[in-house]
Amino acid sequence: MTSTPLTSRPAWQALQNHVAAARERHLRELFAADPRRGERLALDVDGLYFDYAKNRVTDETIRLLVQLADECDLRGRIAAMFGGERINTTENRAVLHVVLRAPREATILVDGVNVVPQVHAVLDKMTAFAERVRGGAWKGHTGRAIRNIVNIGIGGSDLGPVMAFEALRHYTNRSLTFRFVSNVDGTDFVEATHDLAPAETLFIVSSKTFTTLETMTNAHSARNWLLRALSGDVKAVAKHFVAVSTNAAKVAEFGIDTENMFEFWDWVGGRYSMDSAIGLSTMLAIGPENFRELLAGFHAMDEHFRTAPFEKNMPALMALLGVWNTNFLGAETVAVLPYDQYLKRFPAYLQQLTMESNGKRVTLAGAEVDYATGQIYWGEPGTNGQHSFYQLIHQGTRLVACDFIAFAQTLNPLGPHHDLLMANVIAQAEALAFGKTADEVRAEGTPEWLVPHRVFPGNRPSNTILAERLTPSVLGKLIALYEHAVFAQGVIWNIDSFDQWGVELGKVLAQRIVPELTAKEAPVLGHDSSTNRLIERYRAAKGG
Ligand code: G6Q
Repeated sequence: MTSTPLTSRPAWQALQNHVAAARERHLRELFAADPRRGERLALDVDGLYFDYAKNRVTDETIRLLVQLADECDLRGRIAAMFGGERINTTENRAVLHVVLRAPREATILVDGVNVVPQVHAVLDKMTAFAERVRGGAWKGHTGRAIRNIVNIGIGGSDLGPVMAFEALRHYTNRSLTFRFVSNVDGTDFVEATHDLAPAETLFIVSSKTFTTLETMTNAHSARNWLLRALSGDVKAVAKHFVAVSTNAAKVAEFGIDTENMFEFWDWVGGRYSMDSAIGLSTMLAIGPENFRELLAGFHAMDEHFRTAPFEKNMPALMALLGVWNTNFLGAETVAVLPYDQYLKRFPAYLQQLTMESNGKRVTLAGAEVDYATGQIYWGEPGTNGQHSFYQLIHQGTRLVACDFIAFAQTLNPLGPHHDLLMANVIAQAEALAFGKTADEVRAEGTPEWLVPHRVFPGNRPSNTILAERLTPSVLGKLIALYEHAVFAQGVIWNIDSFDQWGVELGKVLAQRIVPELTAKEAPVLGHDSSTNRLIERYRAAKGG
């Protein structure tokens, strides 16, 4: 595949010429020059409001960024994704998470087969199962109803379910207890289950491959934990374990009845799978109807992304602003700052979605890139972050782009809390953009020696995403917004956003080291001197 290198594209070069002037202009000037900027540089998609006016862009910047998207054939790449082409070239796979939320009557072909009916068959099976568990009809081995649900999975089979459970906790069935076990550190399993009654506990083993070390280790520990309590009767496994996987053979080998397996497909990437059967825990928690509302939200954003012109396309614009901030203004990180306690795991979820997707250093054709890719995503809910790391964002030497996320209506009205929360998110974006000049600081009577310490340079870019209320549908739109922004950035950077070869090496090396830690006799070690010493020290200190 030959294509013009990104940095040789006319729009890229024009942006490079354009950035010098842009660097000189402060957001204060941009707002002063255009009193309607805040109204103009904003979009509303189905109630999700995206204010990007506090980015260091002019109309010309946006025009050039859109031109860049056109030159990189973003339109064609979107069509290729939605059309089921194998755009994940290094794994030779289609990338079709959009099918997971397509309406029943849609047609989307993979290798000539319409896959929408398969998706809806699994959704129907999940619905029937969720209704039985939620209604108490599904009984455990001793005849007691299920009261506890433990999802065992890691990475894409964990972060989405955990995030969605927390985000939609308001809508959950409070008579069920949900836990999530991911880490191979036994503490995770032990703490998640220590207060649960095995006879009332259902495990969902969520693993696309059903071979992942952490998940299978936890699943076996769960099996032992259950059987120890239920007098070792292996028939109990069928009542207390279900699986979400693409690998029926491995599921059966574990002892789970494949009748109780919920399927998904290799065209769903792990980090794009929370709305597949991997979302079974989510459906059990919020109920099938809310789950379908979540899917409808995803779908609304999918359709917007697929059809809207780029200058009015929320995921495309978000992606292009990210490219501008990273490649032209030098912002290496994005702080995701949800002003909603329910979204406390959203930054962790986005870390995987964004960094596992776009943390790549070679192009689709395998050539090393000569530009930055993959922004670093991190964050915490506001207002908590304000009392910790915001200092660096306001007054440090680095440029940090921020995504503020807020909701006009709280799900938990409590006196003055929500107005205070909202005042803070609006104020933070304002403070970051406009700052406070030395003259303003002096005018407050600040002694001269203290003035530099109290100056806020401002000119810090941010997006603000505002929705009326955190509903399942709004969450779906929000996640799809980031999913598509990640893809659009990957298209600009000409990388494969859907593989993850970078997680392989550590896994392989760990497998090699396991026997060196467990062998009775001291093994002959052939690593470097640091690794050898760490292994020896561990063996000497581990006891038992
Ligand atoms: C996600 C990654 C990765 C994956 C986990 C779990 O895109 O591929 O995070 O989800 O390694 O894999 P399994 O679901 O196969 O256990």
